[in-house]
Amino acid sequence: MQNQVLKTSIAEKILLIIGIVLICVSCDHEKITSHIFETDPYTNRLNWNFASKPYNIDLPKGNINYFMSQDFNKIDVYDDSLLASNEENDKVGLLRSKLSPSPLAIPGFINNSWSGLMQYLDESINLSEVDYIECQILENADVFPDVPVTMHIDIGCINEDFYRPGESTNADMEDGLVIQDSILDGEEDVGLDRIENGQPGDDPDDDYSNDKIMVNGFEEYPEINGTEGNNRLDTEDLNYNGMLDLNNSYIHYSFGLDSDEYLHTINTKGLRTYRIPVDIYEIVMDSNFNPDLQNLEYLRIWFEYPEETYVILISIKFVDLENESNSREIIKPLISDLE
Ligand SMILES: [Ca+2]
Ligand SMILES: [Ca+2]
Ligand SMILES: [Ca+2]
Ligand SMILES: [Ca+2]
Repeated sequence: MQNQVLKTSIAEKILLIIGIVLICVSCDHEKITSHIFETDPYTNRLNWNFASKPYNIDLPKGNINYFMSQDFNKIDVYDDSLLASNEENDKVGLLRSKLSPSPLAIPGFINNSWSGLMQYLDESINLSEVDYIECQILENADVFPDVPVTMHIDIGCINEDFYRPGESTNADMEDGLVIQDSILDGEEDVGLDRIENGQPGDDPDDDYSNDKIMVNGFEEYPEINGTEGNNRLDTEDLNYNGMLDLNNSYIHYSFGLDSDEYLHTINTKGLRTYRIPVDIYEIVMDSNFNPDLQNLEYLRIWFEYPEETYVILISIKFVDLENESNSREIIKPLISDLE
């Protein structure tokens, strides 16, 4: 009987020790995750907004969920021969987008949807200083179905009306619900719908959360693009001029992500580098104002696709060959050696 008690107490102690070890390991993991997330303000996701509708297209609008993915290492992206053994497991923060088709798209027919991202460039692009646009995409076909995606790049004057387009000629914005002072006041963080969660008319899709889910072994952040509760003062007025700019006057590039046109290199990990000659653009405009090629202020990247897929943007760079200091890297991977 005493032996039995002794055995039980030893077993309990062992279980307790295992428990403590497990808690320590999981705490350590939490610490790693949150530590990596502290770098989030430097990532590129925060510079982007949902795209406004490209001018003169007739495609149904799909959905885009974009986030900085933290679960790729250098070895998943770059050729082994370019990596020292001590950097293979360095984290690479990537701008990864999940593209979902419009509910109006008809499965089984070729009926593409569109969705995308845009931003106002604090420093505009002068096309005379660009020789080509270099774009790197990590093809993830081992994990996700290979879907024919066309990528479009628009640069110039771009309509800012991305949230509930056409409903108002004023910018949708959170500022002004308390005081219009460009500061996030107590109750202003309710989303671009200006209606608090739970109140009648609240946009059910505007809630922010950085909760992570795992899909096929990869992390996703389905609510990270929400504007309600994200602790930021959101607005459609991307250039902060106090107006909802509605003009379209921009240059447009497009290319197939599975096409060889403009494909410069492809490495052993599926990293595809495209070089798009700068002068192949088309001009898109809804008035008589030509785009000012020396002063292109907005950048919109949008995709055309027939079914759910993912795009991993590694980099977009406007390259000036004569003067490298003029080159502009809008998207670039974030390297961290945090283990
Ligand atoms: Ca709007
Ligand atoms: Ca809301
Ligand atoms: Ca907000
Ligand atoms: Ca504006």
